[in-house]
Amino acid sequence: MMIKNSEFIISAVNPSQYPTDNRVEIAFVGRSNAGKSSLINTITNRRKLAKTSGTPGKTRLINFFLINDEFYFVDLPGYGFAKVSKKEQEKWGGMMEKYLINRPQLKTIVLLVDSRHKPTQDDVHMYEWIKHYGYEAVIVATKSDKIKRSEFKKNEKIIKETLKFRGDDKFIFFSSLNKAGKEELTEMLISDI
Ligand SMILES: Nc1nc2c(ncn2[C@@H]2O[C@H](COP(=O)(O)OP(=O)(O)O)[C@@H](O)[C@H]2O)c(=O)[nH]1
Ligand SMILES: [Mg+2]
Repeated sequence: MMIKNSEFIISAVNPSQYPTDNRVEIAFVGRSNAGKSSLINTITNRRKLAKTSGTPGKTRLINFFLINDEFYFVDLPGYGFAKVSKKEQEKWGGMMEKYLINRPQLKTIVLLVDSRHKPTQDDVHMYEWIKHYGYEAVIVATKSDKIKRSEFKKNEKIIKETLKFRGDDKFIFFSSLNKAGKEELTEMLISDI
């Protein structure tokens, strides 16, 4: 299966702005700078659908993209940017909670972590949250072009152990730079919509 077309629909602050057509949603979340915008652009074959930015922490809204006129990709605001104030963090939490708490059409949450590093406490909490709300997760270890072949196994083990990865979720390495994992991830996400 392929992503044939993708269209930006809305940047939502409040639930009243979320799409109301009940199409299936696949959401993406991760630390600022984890490579979320790049990943969304890569798998949709678009250069600037999701903005990639040198200033992490800028995307603070929930962005909905309609894919193949059939389902939504939901770009959730990133977390873990050091310069963000306590008040901003609370705003982020409130926005996430409102979305996650009651979204039956949300089928999968894709959690991006940097393949080079041990997941942060924020990553661990995010994964716990995803499971707490009962969603399926796909863990994507990004920027895999930055690690050596010999490191893949070891890094996968560290990521899974740190997150307390559950065997019924999925894990994949991905690179927006060399497109590694692109077909497999696309298949994972949209094969049984
Ligand atoms: N080497 C490498 N760099 C990447 C990759 N994906 C993203 N980046 C870089 O990482 C930075 C953050 O990417 P971005 O997609 O904006 O991350 P976001 O904040 O999670 O949306 C940018 O400088 C990207 O060019 C990748 O697969 N490989
Ligand atoms: Mg981004």
